[in-house]
Amino acid sequence: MLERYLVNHLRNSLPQPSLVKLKYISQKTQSQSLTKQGNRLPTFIITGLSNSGKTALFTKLTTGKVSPTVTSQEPNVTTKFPLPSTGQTKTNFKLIDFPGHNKLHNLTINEIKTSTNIFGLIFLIDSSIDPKKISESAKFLYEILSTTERRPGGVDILIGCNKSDLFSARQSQKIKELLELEIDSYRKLNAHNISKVDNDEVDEEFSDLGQSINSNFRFDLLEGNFDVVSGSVLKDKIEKWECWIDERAVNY
Ligand SMILES: Nc1nc2c(ncn2[C@@H]2O[C@H](COP(=O)(O)OP(=O)(O)OP(=O)(O)O)[C@@H](O)[C@H]2O)c(=O)[nH]1
Ligand SMILES: [Mg+2]
Repeated sequence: MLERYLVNHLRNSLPQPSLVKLKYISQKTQSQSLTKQGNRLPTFIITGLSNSGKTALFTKLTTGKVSPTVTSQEPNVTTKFPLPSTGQTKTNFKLIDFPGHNKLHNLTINEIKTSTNIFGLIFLIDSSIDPKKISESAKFLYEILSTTERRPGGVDILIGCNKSDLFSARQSQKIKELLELEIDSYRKLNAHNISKVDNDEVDEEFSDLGQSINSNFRFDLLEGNFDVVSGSVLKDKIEKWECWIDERAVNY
């Protein structure tokens, strides 16, 4: 009610071009309310950069079909999520597909902070993208890990290297190595910035993501389980991702 009142009030008092912004504020408010009360349901999160195929995967998992998508401006959420192995809908599970636009990354981070029962996070990457752009994915992943690794036991993460059907797609192992290198450079930059604020040398003992800053970052040493697996939503090659979901859901 209050939101509608504010939107109407602002609409009347602002010049027309501001309406675009208003739509954004309204969507933002809706998305924030997704996490406001905290989410206790067993939850699977799908996130990653724009165009990595998240909504395509969400649609495939929820309807069994691959349908045309448009770029998302707000999360897609369902609590009627058929588990891949049984095909049975368990209404006590939640599946969320987050928009990948840079300005909306905070929605993923807020969800991680406020959900108490995350069963797994699928971080999709378009494996055909330019290696330079892997840096952008690594930056977002670093932000996510900085939140998940604060939780006891971390959060289980699957890097889904999507679009493996494309001839320019890179092997999952190569993508893993590139991500490790990039995350390591973000960790070092972070340590350097902190030492600059403190007017100090980078501390020998300084650790970030639970790993010493003086050794190279490794996914294998994270608190949560970590997997990197190739697949293709378009070609219906997602069975390994489905198994990953099932493994985590089966005993619930
Ligand atoms: N070749 C190929 N294209 C795919 C695959 N999966 C998705 N796509 C295409 O990639 C494009 C982007 O897919 P979306 O699911 O909308 O991407 P998204 O990650 O949700 O993007 P945002 O909503 O902007 O964050 C669409 O044109 C899909 O058809 C795949 O496995 N192979
Ligand atoms: Mg989308």
